[in-house]
Amino acid sequence: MLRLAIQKSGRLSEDSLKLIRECGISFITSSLKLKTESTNFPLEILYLRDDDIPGYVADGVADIGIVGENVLVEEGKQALTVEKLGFSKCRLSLAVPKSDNYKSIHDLNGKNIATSYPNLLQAYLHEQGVQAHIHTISGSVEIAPSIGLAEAICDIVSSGSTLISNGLKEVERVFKSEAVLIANDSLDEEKRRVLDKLLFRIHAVQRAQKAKYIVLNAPHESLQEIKDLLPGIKSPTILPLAEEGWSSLHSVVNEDDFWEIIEKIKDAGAQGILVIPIEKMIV
Ligand code: PRT
Ligand code: ZN
Repeated sequence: MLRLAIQKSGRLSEDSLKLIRECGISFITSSLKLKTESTNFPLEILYLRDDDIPGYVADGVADIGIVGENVLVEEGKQALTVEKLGFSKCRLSLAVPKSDNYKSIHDLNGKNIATSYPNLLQAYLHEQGVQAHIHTISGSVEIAPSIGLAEAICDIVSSGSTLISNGLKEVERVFKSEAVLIANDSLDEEKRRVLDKLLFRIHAVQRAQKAKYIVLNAPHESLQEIKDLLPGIKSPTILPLAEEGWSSLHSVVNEDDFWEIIEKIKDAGAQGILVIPIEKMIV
């Protein structure tokens, strides 16, 4: 049985649960529960505050966990990063009042900076050769300049709208973060085997998220050109249509170059292009 720690309620919770469910792992959730056991996979889920997850994993109370890299590095606990999960992407940034005539990081020498991430900020300032006074506060960091607590803040930014609505501007990016799967560094063989099974499923889900299945019809004279544009897993599948001189092509296209490929195959004569999401992809 492997124990997974996820955030009980917050920005990581929904996507963490979604990933586990997409891996075909079933469990019953209740907002009151602190732990639950899967009904079809040797996994137990603990619901915790995100700040506690690195420590629980490092101590072996949980075997694995899902947490933001910002919290993992800030907490400085001994845990292995097993996989980047691609959700809850954000950055830890320095921001100052919009009216500030900020020129460089050295403007922060001797200034007061409010943050909930003192360790990450200290490491960054040290690297930049800047000495500032760090005020650690646990929330509402963005109001610190307007109440006179600090001249700058260092906080998580995603869309940037919180900074704007508080009259602040982002001036330096301190740390880039996304959700990661972490593991205790001394799992026994049995737990390692379950983790490998889980990772196999996570990879299939991640690969599928990046890919689209496409089906199209093409006249025979365009077939070669279209075939060369389509990668497929090995190569595209080509099936003859009932109508003479036409074939149907099936292929898998990566999300990153999806539109470019669609435009090219359309120009090459493809018709009736269907794009279908892929649920799992095992190669
Ligand atoms: O209760 P618990 O301790 O478990 O949760 P929490 O309140 O400490 O964390 P939570 O749920 O807010 O965030 C969990 C994790 O989500 C963070 O550690 C980050 O890794 C990640 N994440 C992604 C974010 C954001 N995006 C985010 N936008 N965490 C916080 N924010 C906040 C930020 O602090 C600021 O107040 O959102 C505001 C900025 O958002 P924008 O879109 O206006 O820029
Ligand atoms: Zn937290």
